[in-house]
Amino acid sequence: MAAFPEVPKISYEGPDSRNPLAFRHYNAEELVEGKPMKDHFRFSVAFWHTMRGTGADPFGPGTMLRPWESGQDTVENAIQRVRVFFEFCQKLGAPFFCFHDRDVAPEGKTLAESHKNLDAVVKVIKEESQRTGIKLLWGTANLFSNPRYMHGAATSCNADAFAFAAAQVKKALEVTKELGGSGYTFWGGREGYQSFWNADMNREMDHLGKFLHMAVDYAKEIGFTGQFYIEPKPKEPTKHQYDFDAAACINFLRTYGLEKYFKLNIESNHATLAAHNVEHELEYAGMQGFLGSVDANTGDLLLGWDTDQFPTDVYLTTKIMLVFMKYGGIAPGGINFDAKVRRESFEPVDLFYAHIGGMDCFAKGLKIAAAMRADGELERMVKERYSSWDAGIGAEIDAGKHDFKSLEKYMLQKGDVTPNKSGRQELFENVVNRYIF
Ligand code: XUL
Ligand code: CO
Repeated sequence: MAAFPEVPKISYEGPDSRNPLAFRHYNAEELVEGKPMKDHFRFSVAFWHTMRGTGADPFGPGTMLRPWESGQDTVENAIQRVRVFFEFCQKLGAPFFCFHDRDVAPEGKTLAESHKNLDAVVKVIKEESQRTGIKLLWGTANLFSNPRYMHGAATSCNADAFAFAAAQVKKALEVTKELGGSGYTFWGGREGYQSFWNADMNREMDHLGKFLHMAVDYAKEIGFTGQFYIEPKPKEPTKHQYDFDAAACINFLRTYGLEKYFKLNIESNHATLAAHNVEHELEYAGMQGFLGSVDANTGDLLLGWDTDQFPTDVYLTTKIMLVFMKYGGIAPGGINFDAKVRRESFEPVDLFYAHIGGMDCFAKGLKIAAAMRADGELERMVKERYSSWDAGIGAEIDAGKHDFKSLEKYMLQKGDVTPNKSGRQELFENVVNRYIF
């Protein structure tokens, strides 16, 4: 049975198209700066939102109409779902996908049964992946939904939870390798604490460091060579989450000697929850050598939680693409749509509208970013802003020719700082808008 009989293969029709089931900007093979668009983005569909999102919220149950769901949490239904998923990705033209172990296969009554269920479904994922050429961007394990992880997984006060999580990640690494995954992500869902009174933060973080080393060791043992990622998020569901933002994650990785093995998977809506924005987080990761992958979505200015909406803001996608291009691209990472349709958008076709919109918005952002780079005006303006560092005292400081004593002497002679550069923020914004509209 075809799950989306009314949806054709989505194709590129150009900016004037009025067809809602076509791309206006995303043209997979079109070259931008000599590279096909598809390689700039490496778009991925998230199994958890696309196939398992029910539309439930804290005030009411699911709303989604999904004719392929039998209503039973069986391996048989899980396999059916996998087939639907690949039909979706193929029609959309997405080259990658991501999943958690528990999204794709039902959790059994025992660990052994869960492993068995996962193996049965992974066999079909592998078949479908080979049939369609759609590849695994990264795999991950769900270490936050089951009640056993109420205090966290690696950072739990209950050592059994650590052990169970280790067993789960071991298996998830094996299946990620089996599927040829390019990476493996850790999002520390409940790795944090709620109350200062009952938490031993230092001990918890030591355990997290130990856990990630075990993952690195096991990957080496089985020959998994994909990239490891940590996904920062400051809060939700935990109040104080250890992987708060890019800076906290990088500090953690260096403290525990993990910096060689990990990069960051930056998520836009997580960045805003940390009171940053995604371009800040990406640039921070990029300049420190930790730019890994992106979970693309957006929040809502008027709602303070992780709403995981599809990105439709071209300023946002332009900034993301500028950072990617600055650091030589996002591979082996990609752009994973960690985004869900709204509760009211309950029809299967809405999944297509959502992804098409996100992909087109990134494609437009890429074209704008490429035009900015070709023109070079913004870059020249930034360079000019720092020009006091290119000659005279600035160049001497950069060349290591000064210390506090010599600088005091310089200032005693000069008297005071000469204000020489306006920030020109408004002009910068106007120049940016020249490329946008
Ligand atoms: C949760 C989130 C996760 C991770 C994978 O906010 O972003 O879906 O991306 O566990
Ligand atoms: Co995410």
